[in-house]
Amino acid sequence: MQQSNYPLDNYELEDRYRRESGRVFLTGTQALVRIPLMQRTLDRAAGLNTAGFISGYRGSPLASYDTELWRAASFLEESNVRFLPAVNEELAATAILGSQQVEADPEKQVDGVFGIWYGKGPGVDRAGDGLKHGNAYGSSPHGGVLVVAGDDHGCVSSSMSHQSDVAFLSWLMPNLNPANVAEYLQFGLYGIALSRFSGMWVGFKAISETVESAMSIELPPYPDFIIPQDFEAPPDGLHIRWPDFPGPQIEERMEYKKAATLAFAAANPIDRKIYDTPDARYGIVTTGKGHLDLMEALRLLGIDKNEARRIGLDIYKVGMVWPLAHDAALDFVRGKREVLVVEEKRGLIESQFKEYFYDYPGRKPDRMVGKEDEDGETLVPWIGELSPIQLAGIVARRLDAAVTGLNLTSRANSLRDTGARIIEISGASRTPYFCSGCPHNTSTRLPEGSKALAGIGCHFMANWMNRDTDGLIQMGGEGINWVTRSMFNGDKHIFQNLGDGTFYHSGSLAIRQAFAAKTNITFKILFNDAVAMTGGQPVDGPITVEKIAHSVRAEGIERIALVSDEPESFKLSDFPQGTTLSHRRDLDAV
Ligand SMILES: Cc1ncc(C[n+]2csc(CCOP(=O)(O)OP(=O)(O)O)c2C)c(N)n1
Ligand code: SF4
Repeated sequence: MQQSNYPLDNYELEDRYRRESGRVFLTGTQALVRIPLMQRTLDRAAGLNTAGFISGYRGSPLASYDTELWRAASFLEESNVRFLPAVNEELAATAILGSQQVEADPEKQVDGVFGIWYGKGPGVDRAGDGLKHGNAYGSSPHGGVLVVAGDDHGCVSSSMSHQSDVAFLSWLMPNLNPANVAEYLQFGLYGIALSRFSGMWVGFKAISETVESAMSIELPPYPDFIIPQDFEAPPDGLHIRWPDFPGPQIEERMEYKKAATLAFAAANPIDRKIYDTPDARYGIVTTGKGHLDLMEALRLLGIDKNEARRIGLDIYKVGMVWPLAHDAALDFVRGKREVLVVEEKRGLIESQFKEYFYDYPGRKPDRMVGKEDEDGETLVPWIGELSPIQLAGIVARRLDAAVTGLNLTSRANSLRDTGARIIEISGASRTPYFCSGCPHNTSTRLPEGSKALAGIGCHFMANWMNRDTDGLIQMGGEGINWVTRSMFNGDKHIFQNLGDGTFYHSGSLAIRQAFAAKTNITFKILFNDAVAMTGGQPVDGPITVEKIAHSVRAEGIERIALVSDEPESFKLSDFPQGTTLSHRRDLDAV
């Protein structure tokens, strides 16, 4: 056997958080844990006594961030990073806002607190008001906020596909889009530095394909960000303050904060040319995962750096999607015969370019295509996800039309012909079902002739089990569509399934609404003592069957029936008066 010239690295799993240099192996989720540890190291080196604060709510692709934070608890403690798994995403956003108020607190015990909010795409929407207020009020100079959005572009484990960029833009929140796990570390520290400088909260996209992937990374040296010298802040600064009552000063400050963001990006470029081809006549602009898809498409077409330079092709990878750093971006496109913009989902970069072309008319390429081609036909679709094979076809056609003698289209077609196929063997596919012993299996059964609405959680699978159960609604909306439907269907009765995790997150409000509207509905609160669908985490506060019963009674609910496999483990005296207790086998009778 041949002896390796390289000694084996004496690597322990905890080195992923312990090492300051050298190589580490990280998942995207672990990189999100490493960011606050690295930020604290940076601050310590700068003589700052900061702390970190993380809050949010689980949901794929960020389903296991909380679990990983709990695992890394000793590292977080050493770095003075506190973690509050919140009751829901909206309340988490306001908790993060509090972290930015610490710096101005006369009783503060630290110089500032950097905050990380996290949530699945629907959680971004749900937290919209909190995040918008937070961004408008701003960050503190030695704090800073990253808003980590778990975006499921392909709708692989969500009720709907999601692209948080559009929400970020509506709140004027800058938006970073890392393409791989290594970039998480770089972009994470960048985002906090940008937030401190500009007073903005900074969006950070964590899409399924990157946050759920893993990578061996050579740790880069800690960054040294440049403070822009050409930006002048207003006399009262850009950061959070009080009083800050409603008025135009908040919008005026947003203008300055946007200018500060662009100044920071100009001084610390996060967008870059990939090949730096001199006098390139063809340009492709990419970001995030779309960039990786494009690079793979080029590989499939046999285009490497040398070939790209030979045919006059260059690529511009955008790190900050909004606001687009205009000088560098316009320098890239100027003089090109054509520029193709490749963005997965909706095209925010392309529309910013097109706005800039009106403001800077001398810096246009001859043509820019992206979501549509020059004839208004769909080119890079916004529906679904992009794939390298699909992009290979698009790039081949565009390059063949722009550069003579390439004949890439036939190569792209042959790729399509030999592309991976899904093998379908009859009987080999299986519809998901409850685990054996799952309490939902019996709890979601219905008396003959009854109907139920499904809710969010594992018990949603009742939809596929011929149980007269259907529907899907956003987390916390359970039963409220029936409030209205029943107004127009003769006040028919329905059962509504509601998991205990969802009850604690927001579902208790749905019960309040249904009661207030006097709706003919029975909520089945399915207590399995876990937020099962996201990994079996505990619910984020004290919750017991007794507490749920008392809380719904306090809302005014008269009829409370407790059904359990182990009725002997409950005492009716611990429940509101009139509660009945039955064995689960008698569910129908109840
Ligand atoms: C606003 C929002 N946040 C997070 C999620 C992710 N999510 C889907 S199901 C679920 C957990 C449901 O737990 P529970 O209600 O206890 O039902 P179980 O899975 O235990 O049956 C979560 C957090 C979501 N869909 N929407
Ligand atoms: S994970 Fe838990 S709640 Fe989900 S199906 Fe399995 S046993 Fe049931």
